[in-house]
Amino acid sequence: MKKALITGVTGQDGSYLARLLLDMGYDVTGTIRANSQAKMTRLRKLGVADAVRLVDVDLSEINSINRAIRGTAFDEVYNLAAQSFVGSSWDQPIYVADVNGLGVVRLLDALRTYSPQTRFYQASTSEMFGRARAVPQNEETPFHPRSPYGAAKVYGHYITVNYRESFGLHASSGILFNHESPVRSAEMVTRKITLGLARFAHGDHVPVELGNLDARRDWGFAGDYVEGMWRMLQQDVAEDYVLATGITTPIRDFVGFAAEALGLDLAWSGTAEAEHAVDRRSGKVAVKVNPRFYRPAEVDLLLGDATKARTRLGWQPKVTARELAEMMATSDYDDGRA
Ligand code: NAP
Ligand code: G4F
Repeated sequence: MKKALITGVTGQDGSYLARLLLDMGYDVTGTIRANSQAKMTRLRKLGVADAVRLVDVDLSEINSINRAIRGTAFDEVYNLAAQSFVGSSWDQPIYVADVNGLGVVRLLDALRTYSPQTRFYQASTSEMFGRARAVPQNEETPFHPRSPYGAAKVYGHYITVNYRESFGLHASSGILFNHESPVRSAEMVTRKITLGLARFAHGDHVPVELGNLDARRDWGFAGDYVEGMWRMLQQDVAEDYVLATGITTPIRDFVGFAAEALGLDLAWSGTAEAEHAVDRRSGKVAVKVNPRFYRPAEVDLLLGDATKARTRLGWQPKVTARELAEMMATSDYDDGRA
């Protein structure tokens, strides 16, 4: 039975990956921050809360990392823990650098010291492309991060490559484009939209307030992406891979997909900060722009090229952005009825 450690197991990806590995017969340990017991919701929703062994680890605290790594000979370690909300990274840039950047080297150095045979996955991100120098983006595209989050992740990415090249660790970095699910954090735009519109569809006519509707993202389903992470660690030679769908969608269109799934009929009007959408059936404003959600520096367009993952890992995303919006909106609507 293979043993895996997932940092950030209480998060969206951690929960889906835990379920995937348990289904494959792995013994799964997950890290949780002390006092985070309330955050077991996602593991419970995916039906695996009781099957995962939990250890207290904070990536900003070296001793907790060393204790977790020293105690067990893990076959695979997936580093999914991070402060993952880009929007708040301008408010706490030092902490984000510590957790998302230095946290990675703390973990890698513990592996180098105590368990060099363990295979390692680092959760890198398309946010590293930032003001993208090429469209679409692949493993060769230069990075130009646009947020403290992205800058910290670039360090995490390169230190993973460096420990592979310096110490021969089997360390892979997955450059993952946005992936969502019904257990996506409510701060992220997709879930904010589906939660807000589901409430609206239930008759709570409070408009969903959004920032930049013109930004475009390459959105896939988290369940597909965690399978890609696993495939990376099954390769004989560790390398880095992009996971993406190859289709980019404006935020405005994702709103439309979710609204349609909920039987809302939106009419858009106005421009820039005055842009809004009225639901024709109720006559109420369902969506409006609030500049409070604009970012100091925006990533306007992400579009991934996952040719390498497709050809080398046999990985394929199965869910489109429209299907994703339907899945999330329906789940939120059904939860709201309960
Ligand atoms: P998520 O839902 O926000 O989960 C993040 C996890 O990290 C949570 O379990 C959180 O624990 C934990 N965490 C936060 N700060 C920590 C710290 N100081 N020490 C230990 N654990 C800490 O994020 P996700 O969407 O699953 O993403 C997983 C990883 O992939 C992240 O590294 C993210 O940056 C990266 N990524 C995500 C996407 C995406 O579209 N989802 C794309 C590319 C890369 P608490 O519950 O205690 O807060
Ligand atoms: O949903 P978002 O917050 O995701 P973002 O910034 O792309 O980051 C996510 O994906 C990254 C991969 O590229 C991950 F690394 C990261 O951890 C996270 O999972 O925002 C998407 C877009 C942005 O352009 C933002 O400005 O939506 C725009 N947006 C417009 N209105 C909004 C809102 N974003 C949020 N969160 N809230 C809004 O009201």
